[in-house]
Amino acid sequence: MTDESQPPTDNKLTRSKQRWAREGKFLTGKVVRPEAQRLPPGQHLTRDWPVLDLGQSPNISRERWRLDVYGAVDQPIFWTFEQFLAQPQTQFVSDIHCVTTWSRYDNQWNGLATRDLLAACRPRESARFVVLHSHDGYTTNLSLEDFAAEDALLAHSWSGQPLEQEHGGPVRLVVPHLYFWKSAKWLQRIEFLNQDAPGFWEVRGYHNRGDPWAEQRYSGD
Ligand SMILES: Nc1nc2c(c(=O)[nH]1)N[C@H]1C(S)=C(S)[C@@H](COP(=O)(O)O)O[C@H]1N2
Ligand SMILES: [Mo]
Repeated sequence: MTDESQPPTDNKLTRSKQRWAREGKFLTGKVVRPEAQRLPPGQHLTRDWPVLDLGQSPNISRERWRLDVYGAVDQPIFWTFEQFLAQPQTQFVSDIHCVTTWSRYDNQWNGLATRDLLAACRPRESARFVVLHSHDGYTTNLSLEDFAAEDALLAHSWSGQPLEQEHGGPVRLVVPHLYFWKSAKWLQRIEFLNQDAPGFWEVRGYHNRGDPWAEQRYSGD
């Protein structure tokens, strides 16, 4: 006789489901919001994808690209693109909200979830902020919580294709719940800090956090 009071914990389906839970399978990365509230205040929808940056558009091949993760972390990282690709891969679909008032729905991204990056570099207890440094000299700052958002990732692909240079390839950050200036293109270095360090636009009048739902566009807002 089998003991029917014990749930089956060692059958194949249970083991698969446990593995899926560990791997986050079926996570879409989509924040559920009623359709009527999907567009943040003051935004309009666009179907194309505008290019916005400082005008440098650095040309970094995947072969030359490196990712340097340093500062208040227990495990500094220096990855080639190949090593970066060997990390857990995630696919998220999310909306873009640019401070210049355009929004673009349903962007499909592939890459490394920031949560998996955090698991690899292990920020110290003291770490509170993250600064992204890009190949065009651009910087932007985030709190560790915003960086760790469940739908944030270091993206190498968009719509199933390698991220184009003009949109920040080989690798850009994507933080869907904040205005798009926080999503650094041509990512080069990720620095963990105990204190905040406002980035390029943040010292030029943009809001330090940039929540589109609260219309945190400029620092006086
Ligand atoms: N490295 C870098 N990242 C950047 C910028 C930049 O000038 N340099 N501009 C930011 C701004 S203001 C916006 S709106 C988005 C634009 O991204 P896109 O050109 O892919 O639309 O990138 C953000 N990330
Ligand atoms: Mo922007």
